[in-house]
Amino acid sequence: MPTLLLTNATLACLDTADGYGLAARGALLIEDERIAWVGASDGAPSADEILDCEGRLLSPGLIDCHTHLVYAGDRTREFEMRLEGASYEAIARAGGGIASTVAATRAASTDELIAQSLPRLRALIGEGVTTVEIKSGYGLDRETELRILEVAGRLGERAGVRVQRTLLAAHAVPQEYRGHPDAYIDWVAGDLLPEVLAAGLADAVDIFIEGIGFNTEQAERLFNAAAHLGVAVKAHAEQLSDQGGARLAARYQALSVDHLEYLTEEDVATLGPGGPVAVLLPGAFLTLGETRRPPIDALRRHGVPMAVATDANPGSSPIFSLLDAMHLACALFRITPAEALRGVTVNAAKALGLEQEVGVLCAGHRADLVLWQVTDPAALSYGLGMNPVDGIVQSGRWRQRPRKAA
Ligand code: DI6
Ligand code: FE
Repeated sequence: MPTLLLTNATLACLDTADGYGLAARGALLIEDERIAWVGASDGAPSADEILDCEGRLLSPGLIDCHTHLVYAGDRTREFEMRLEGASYEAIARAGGGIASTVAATRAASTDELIAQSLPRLRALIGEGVTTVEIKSGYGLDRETELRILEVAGRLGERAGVRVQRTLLAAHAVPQEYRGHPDAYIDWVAGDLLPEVLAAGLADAVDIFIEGIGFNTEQAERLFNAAAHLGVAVKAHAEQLSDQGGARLAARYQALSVDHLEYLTEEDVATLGPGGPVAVLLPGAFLTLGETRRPPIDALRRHGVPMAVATDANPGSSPIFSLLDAMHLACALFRITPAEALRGVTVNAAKALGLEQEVGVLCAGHRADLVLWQVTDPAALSYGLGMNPVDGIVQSGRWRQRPRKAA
């Protein structure tokens, strides 16, 4: 592979303890899928191809560390019902919500599932996303959960993007197990999870800890099985109520705890700087009309790394733009644009256990990069519906060449 040198860029390296890790007139050399060197443009090594970035911003490829984008059907009617007064929980309890997407997903063929999901992935990719996490959780039976994870892998190959897969069979109790959530969790922990891991179909396991989901005792059984099998855990925690899910997940060294609107100050202390990443999902907050915000100040005070993700799903977060999620996290949760960019790069990488591979601009990491039309990194969070992507490099190759490329 020919070497590629990008010169005269405003580098947002994200390799510092906070802020952007900015460097003006920076340069970066790509060799064989990886970043080989980062430094000043003056004195940069030579390369087969050289691109003058003319001062524009160069950042790591963005990482969406929490999506549920493989599913069939949509939930437009439910959106309408909520606006007519029904609550998300009431719809779920009446057999709508997640259960309706499960029915549509089970009924869809693999080709239909790919055809419906690929545009969602492409929407993310068009904004400079180079790594995407995709959860299962709309199958809730053996065949469909495996199929969703297989489809997620195939989508990544089709679109040429890095996909991390998470088993979220513990998303809801399927109708076959209605009234028997413990038996369902035992099946997920004892049968499905080992099979999924043996087939190499998942990198982590997740659970929805909530009044309408699973309790902490059930989560603990799943986490024990995961520990035994050596797979990392994640948790949807404290989204609609305080169940102590984040605290429990921290005890099991979870990669991330996600949502957190109802996280207490006391429980923030159990996370700490070296524990799980706090993943903020402002799309769900917006769609569900929530008013209680995650405890951002406490998370800052305790040095908990924060990520931002779309939570792309048909019910609570029909949002397929990570740049919009950054804006919403700033506007609704009052995080700074620097925190938002860290949240979709360095901290999102941590939330996936990929911090040695992606998320910062430094020698040795994968060459997943975005060249933007702007120079100020805050511009990435500034608007809704704005996409300032210019060029995209995935694993050392141009996915999208900059418009003014030499
Ligand atoms: N929390 C959420 O916000 C989504 N899943 C979850 O565990 C909702 C998924 C859906 O409504 O389809
Ligand atoms: Fe989610």
